[in-house]
Amino acid sequence: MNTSDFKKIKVLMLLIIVVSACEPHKEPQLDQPSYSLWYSSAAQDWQAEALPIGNGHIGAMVFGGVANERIQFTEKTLWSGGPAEGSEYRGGVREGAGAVLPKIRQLYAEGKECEAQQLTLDQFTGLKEGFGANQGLGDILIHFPGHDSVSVANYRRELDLENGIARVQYTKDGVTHQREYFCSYPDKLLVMHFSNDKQLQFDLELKLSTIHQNFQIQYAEGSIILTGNLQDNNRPFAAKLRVKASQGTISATDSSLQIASAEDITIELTAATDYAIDYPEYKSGEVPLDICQNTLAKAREKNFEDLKQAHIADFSDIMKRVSIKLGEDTLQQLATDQRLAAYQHSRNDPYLEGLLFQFGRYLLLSASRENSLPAHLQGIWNHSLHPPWNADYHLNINLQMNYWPVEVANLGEAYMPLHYLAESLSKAGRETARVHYNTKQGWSVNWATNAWGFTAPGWGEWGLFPAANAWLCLHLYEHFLFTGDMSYLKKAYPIMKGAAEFWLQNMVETPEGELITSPANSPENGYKVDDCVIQITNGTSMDIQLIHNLYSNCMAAARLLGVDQEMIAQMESQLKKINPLRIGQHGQLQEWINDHDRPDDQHRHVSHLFALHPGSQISPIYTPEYAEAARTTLQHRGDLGTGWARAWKINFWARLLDGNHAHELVANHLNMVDPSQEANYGPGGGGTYSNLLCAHPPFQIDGNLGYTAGLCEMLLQSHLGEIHVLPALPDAWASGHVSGLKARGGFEVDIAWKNGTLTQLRVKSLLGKPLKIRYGEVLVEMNSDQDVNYLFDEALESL
Ligand code: FUC
Repeated sequence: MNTSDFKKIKVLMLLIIVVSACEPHKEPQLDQPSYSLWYSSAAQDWQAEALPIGNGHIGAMVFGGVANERIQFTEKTLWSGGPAEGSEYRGGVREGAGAVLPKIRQLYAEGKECEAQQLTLDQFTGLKEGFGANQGLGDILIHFPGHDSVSVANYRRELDLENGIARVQYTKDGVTHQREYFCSYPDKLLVMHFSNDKQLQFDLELKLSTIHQNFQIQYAEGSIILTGNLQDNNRPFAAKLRVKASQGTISATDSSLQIASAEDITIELTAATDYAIDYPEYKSGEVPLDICQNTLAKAREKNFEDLKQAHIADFSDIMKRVSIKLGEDTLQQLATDQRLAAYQHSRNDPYLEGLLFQFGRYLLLSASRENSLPAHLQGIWNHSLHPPWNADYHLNINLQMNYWPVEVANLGEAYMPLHYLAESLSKAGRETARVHYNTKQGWSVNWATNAWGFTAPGWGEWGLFPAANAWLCLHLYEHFLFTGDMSYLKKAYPIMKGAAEFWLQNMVETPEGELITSPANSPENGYKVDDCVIQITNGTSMDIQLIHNLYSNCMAAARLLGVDQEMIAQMESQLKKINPLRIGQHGQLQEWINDHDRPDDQHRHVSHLFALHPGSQISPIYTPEYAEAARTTLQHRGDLGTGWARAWKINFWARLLDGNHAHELVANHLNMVDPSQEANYGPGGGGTYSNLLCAHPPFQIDGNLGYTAGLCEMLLQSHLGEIHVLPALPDAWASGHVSGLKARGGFEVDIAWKNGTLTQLRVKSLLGKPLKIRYGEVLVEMNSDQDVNYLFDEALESL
């Protein structure tokens, strides 16, 4: 750079200072890209092409066929298994398991791991019977006579993420036909609307079908009622569909509704079960068809526009809180599937990367709302009686990953279902604590759970993971950290306390005086000793890290609430005897208490890096030695994996403050996966389908939500008591902005950057807490006032 360049920069800086001095607090207007997925043909494949809509209760997949439309739908609480007449189901607990626990622990203490593992598998694991599965419900099948894909032009199928509306549009003989689909949370309805721009009258035929065996479908004028019972537990379900047609006539046959000569048609569907998250019966006592009738009665007087406006007001208000722009949209002409195909070569399309970010927010908001179960392995979408992994709640990464973005991506309305699940598990899990662990206080849950309070260890090598209680509790405390809501903390604390009580009585002391867990599994990995593959062992780093996290949060919560002095002292004293972080012979972070790690191990779980993310014990700034060991571990594990594993690695690299490496994982996450790919646990399989759902493969939603969380971690971190701005900005996102992200302590943050450098930061203080901000080498600390916006420049100087 020559002297005249320097002068130019100085003059420019002066100008900027003058401008900002003249117009203090004036924020530049940032454009807010709107994000949609779009396609030029109808979907054929459910998991890889259909477009998901949902309201936390009902989930549907829109195919968009021209002549024959299919809307597959389900209701989230439809679950087989669980307590039922004649069933022995007791949440998986195995009577007598507690009697072998001392022997198992003894064998591990003697180093007889293979024998101990066998005994655990034979006599300690839980019982599979009654675990059940989340269930799909049925299909709405619509036939449009005279319409077929050959005679129509300008076909477009799209999903508008901001408004939560799927659309199909095409022209036929100069008339533009439009269909809109959404699931309304305010009205609890799946709503469909069919119209055209010339008010041309049209006909359609409508049928309902179900994948269940015990059912009745009644077609009446203007409505269809589906009622039935699940085969194995006899639990009732119902769905009711209502048609509102302007002009036209509606008639019913035994197997369909015929709508003739209508100008526009609205179809509303609702569905219900008698489920309640209420241990031990999990029953609301309500009749599902009554629930459906009431829901429809409330919306009787509303027309399509009323329903649509209420839905948009609810959905887009939440979606619009966060806006993101990671670069220019230079490929607008490409449909989403073509764009993803193009990405396979470029590995750089900031718009597509931002689209996938907002899609993750869209999916969580559609899958998780008040008064229902949390988002499961497929969110809320399911078309099967036997979905992969039961579409259940795996607790050794998957459910937690689903909720990683909930606070930071400003989706508070999606959180409570996770709390209710944890609360019900804290009751059900007392049985597992008592029967398997001989523990009178506290609760435990293991690798996976269902809608029916399954808390026992699972039935395989991977099934034992009692520290899942601690991992769930992290989310409860995080909700408090983000919101500062003391009344919520009061509700959450008994659940956290119960988990801590369990561990206070279940740590085992080694001859060296260290407290470890026994038996234990580092999700779902193992090592070989002689000819024996050991997966169930003792002393896994992840367990200890989780317990460290649980105790720390529980102590903080108890202090804030001014309760449980004695228990705080017990936790404090146990914390002195645990060792969550060990560096092994290869310079890696150790996965187990003994140094079994192999540099060529590319296992998808990287559980022992919990302390880096989502935990906060390891950081390049405060514990560089451990951060270096974590980096070595990640290098060993490689940059591939299943869908969710790739997503987790974005978060890890972001926490290591390595934006370019995190972006490598962003690109690997966008690996386009063919729908025909079989289930794959290996490193090569994971990625994204053309409808942008995450491919484990098969479809599993955790990767979508972990991806969104990962992008947040690249742009903003707040887990170390400071707001770290642009901690891992990759070169690929040279200029851009993000607004509306949340930070712990009660802050809302907008960040704009240019040529890789912060240009403006706005922090809104929601609670009036002290504020600490880091950008690069600069750290500022100040007090803040509630509801005040603070503006900073690139040097973190106040504007
Ligand atoms: C865990 C993972 C698998 C899969 C399953 C649902 O067991 O190890 O990869 O995601 O959950």
